[in-house]
Amino acid sequence: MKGVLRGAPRVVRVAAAQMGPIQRSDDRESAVRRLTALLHQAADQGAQLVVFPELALTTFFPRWFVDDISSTDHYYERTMPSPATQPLFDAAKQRSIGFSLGFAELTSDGHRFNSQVLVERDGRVVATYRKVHIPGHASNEPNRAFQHAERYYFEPSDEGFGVWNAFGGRIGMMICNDRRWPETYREMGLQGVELILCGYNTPLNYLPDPSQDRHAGFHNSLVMQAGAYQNGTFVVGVAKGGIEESVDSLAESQIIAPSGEILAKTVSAGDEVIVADCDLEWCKNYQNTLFDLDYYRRPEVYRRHTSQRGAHTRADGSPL
Ligand code: CDV
Repeated sequence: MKGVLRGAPRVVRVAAAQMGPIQRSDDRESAVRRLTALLHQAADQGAQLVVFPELALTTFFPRWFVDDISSTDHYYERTMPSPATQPLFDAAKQRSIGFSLGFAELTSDGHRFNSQVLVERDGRVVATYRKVHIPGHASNEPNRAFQHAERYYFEPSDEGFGVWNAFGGRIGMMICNDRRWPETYREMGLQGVELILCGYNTPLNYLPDPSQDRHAGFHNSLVMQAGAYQNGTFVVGVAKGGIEESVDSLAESQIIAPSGEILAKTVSAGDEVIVADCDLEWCKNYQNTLFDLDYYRRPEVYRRHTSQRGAHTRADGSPL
């Protein structure tokens, strides 16, 4: 085991910029104005990086099903920055603050992804992450109170989970449902991630099993705190919360330390900025001790992780 071996502090002041709802009638320009106001609040508090939610430019359109998907093209960005988001990029560069931003991406060859861009303090695009775990359903389910047709509107990315050198550390990204899967964090943990950025839209009514509704906040913290601790990384989870087109969504944006502790958490379900000083050297306390992956992991006995998708049992129900 390596041991703690902390170097000089590498503090990144990180802001989580939660958004309240974006209604269907709200145009992109008004969303960008709100994002820019949040960015200035974060910069005023000395943040070097501000994290925005998933699909932060429009209402959460997968809650409606349409037969002709091309009639929803206006919800997608064809470039990033796009003309409507350029003012946000300009403000960020002028204030020397980086950001991550969730958006719907329509590629020039017709692919649709749920994406998140990471931008450095000098305005340079570091990376674009495309959501891997796509929840919900792919066809119309008219008996639902509202749809969650993400599997119709977005294809799952095969690019996996990257980790990039930026902000003086190792930065990873994930989007909403990705945060519930331990594989997400471990894929980044195996690349030495130190700070994971995640936007989310989580309806408070989980229609396939309403017994889970009262646990929405607990499950949100549970998975991100566990993922942070088990990989010795900071995790920033940022909501678009509140009541959007009659659907109430979880807020509870939070910044989590490698210890699994919550350093800052929002108190409202509206537009709100929280900040925390994240010393990336703290990751070493976990990555070089209990979770020294190279020293303690046993990949040779984990082969089902990549060779098998669902749970397999014998006909009598006993494990294989
Ligand atoms: N946008 C999401 O990915 N939402 C899912 C909901 C459908 C459960 C989530 O995991 O929060």
